[in-house]
Amino acid sequence: MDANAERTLVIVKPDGVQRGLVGEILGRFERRGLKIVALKMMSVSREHAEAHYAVHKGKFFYEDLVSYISSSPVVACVVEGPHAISVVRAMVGSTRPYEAAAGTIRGDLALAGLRNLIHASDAPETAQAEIALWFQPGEVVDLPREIDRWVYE
Ligand code: FUP
Repeated sequence: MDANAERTLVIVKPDGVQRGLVGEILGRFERRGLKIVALKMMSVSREHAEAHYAVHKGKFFYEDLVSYISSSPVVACVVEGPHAISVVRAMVGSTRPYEAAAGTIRGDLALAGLRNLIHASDAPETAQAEIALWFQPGEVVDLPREIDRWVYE
């Protein structure tokens, strides 16, 4: 991993998978120059969903969040690159799709409610904890690329 690179956890949620938007969403990260260094499709158990959303436990929307993310398969990945955490959050857009700016994933591909297509870690500590929750260390690769000197320098 490059010296100033960060890793962040991205989940294409059930609405993104069901709507056939996995390629579109991950392609945006790839085109930006970010690297996908871990990737899997999986069904999410209730226990795993509760662990992922532990920070929201007790909030009125917690139950809906947990049952929703475990209702249909998701695609989880680790995205790496310079300032990856804030760059990915900016590409994702505001939580409520109708407030998300055009040009963002939610602003371009989602519209109403809180079926907002994607989750992305919001800070270095959460990124580290979420990556550890979703991936074994051996599932995350080092991916040096020839093109990196054109993208990163
Ligand atoms: P985001 O980081 O933009 O995905 O949003 P949050 O981490 O604040 O919220 C996580 C999820 O909680 C959102 F995807 C949707 C859900 N949520 C609600 O259902 N109601 C709310 O009022 C706020 C969030």
